[in-house]
Amino acid sequence: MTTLYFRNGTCALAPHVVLEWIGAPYEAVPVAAGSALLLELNPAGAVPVLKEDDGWILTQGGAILRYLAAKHPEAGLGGSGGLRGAAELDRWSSFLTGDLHPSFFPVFGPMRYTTDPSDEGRAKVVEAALGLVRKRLNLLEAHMAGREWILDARSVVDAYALPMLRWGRAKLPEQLERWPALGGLVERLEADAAVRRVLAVHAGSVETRTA
Ligand SMILES: N[C@@H](CCC(=O)N[C@@H](CS)C(=O)NCC(=O)O)C(=O)O
Repeated sequence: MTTLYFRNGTCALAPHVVLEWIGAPYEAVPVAAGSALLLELNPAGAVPVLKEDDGWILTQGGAILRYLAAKHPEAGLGGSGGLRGAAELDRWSSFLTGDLHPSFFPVFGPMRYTTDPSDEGRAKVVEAALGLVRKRLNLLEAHMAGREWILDARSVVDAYALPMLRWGRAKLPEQLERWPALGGLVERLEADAAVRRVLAVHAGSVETRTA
């Protein structure tokens, strides 16, 4: 069976939602940050990690999402296909994995981005990072004008945007008020029964720190 290793509050929410949308059997296993298990699965120490029952391991959220979409074409989560359809999926997956997601890294771990150990120094890093988050949300907001989903129909990239929009809502003082299309997207996703099931599993997950 496919196994997804996840941590509450992380981008692993996205493949977990996609597995629920697909509806094929899978297992979701909470894994603690820094644990021996996580480092064995992924030497980068990051989630998400996907493992197939023959032992094959796939890391990198964007790759996992596109693998799942291609493995389950019947779920219709891989965009409209064809040369340009595939490129659009690639474009927005790349934007999320390479632009929007990294803009949050200093928000969650400012100490990694400054040698200044003071609270003030770290607060400045967070402030600068939130400025970049806003710029990248502006780009996605502009794209979403008049659209229900990021591509022409619901797809893996909507699931991918979900954790990042939730981070933005939680970390920005103005929440998502300045980005009504993105606020609408996150509301649509959070109203989905599969998303609610996954959020409940994440909220109740217990991780055992093994190292
Ligand atoms: N490029 C990786 C980044 C994954 C990543 O940064 N995951 C975060 C959670 S959202 C994590 O586990 N970070 C742990 C760490 O950096 O120590 C991906 O897209 O999968």
